[in-house]
Amino acid sequence: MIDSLILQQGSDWRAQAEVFDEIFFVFLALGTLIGTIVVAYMLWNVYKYRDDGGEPKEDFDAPVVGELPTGQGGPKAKKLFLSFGLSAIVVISLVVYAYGILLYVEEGPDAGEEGDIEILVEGYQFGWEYEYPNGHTQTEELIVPADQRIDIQVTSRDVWHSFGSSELRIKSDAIPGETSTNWFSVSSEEVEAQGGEATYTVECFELCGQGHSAMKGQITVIPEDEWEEWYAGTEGENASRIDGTAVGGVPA
Ligand SMILES: [Cu+2]
Repeated sequence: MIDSLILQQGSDWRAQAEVFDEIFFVFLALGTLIGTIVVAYMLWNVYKYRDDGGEPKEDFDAPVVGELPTGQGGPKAKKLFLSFGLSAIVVISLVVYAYGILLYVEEGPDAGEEGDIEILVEGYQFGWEYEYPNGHTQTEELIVPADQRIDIQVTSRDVWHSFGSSELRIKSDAIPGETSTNWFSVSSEEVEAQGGEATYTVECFELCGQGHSAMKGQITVIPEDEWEEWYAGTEGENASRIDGTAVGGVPA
């Protein structure tokens, strides 16, 4: 696939947030450009063909309602084909581009040798519970390492919820008896930029009852070595980090 070649050069993964921001920018820029051209051309024609009170020229070929202006290969037909052709090129390019890039979002980057980390996310009225591969469970705060592909399997134990983080641009339905999958990845550069610990707010995006608006959580991303140390300590159901402090200020 073209998109995977472009997007996965080296080990530089692109976060979903980056991909969606790019799509947004491309569509906004193209929309603004084409919108400006179309409106300007329309205004110019409004001015050019305004009713100045004079008689129309003899060769004036007035358009007929319900008939395509064929013009027998004349200027009108050329304009028609040009505008159809250009529109088709723009629309088809956008479809191919957006579809390719969304395939990447769907499949996610290659987790490589280290593999990915699978987290089970279960929504309930009103909160989130996370289960790690070693069986350790935690509520409210999900602690994951940087530079790793994190796979989430989202479900619910009662009513419909939706697990998401606006900053990470991820959102997955949490439906009882069903599992939706998603992934995210935060680079160590980002974690460093946020002072050694990157935090992202988690919210419920499906109106699920009285406590819906308070159904918040947090994703905390810490450096890999730090995380491994913390994770090793969770074997005995110890949710706090090795140094005894809770991560991100949320009680463990
Ligand atoms: Cu909810």
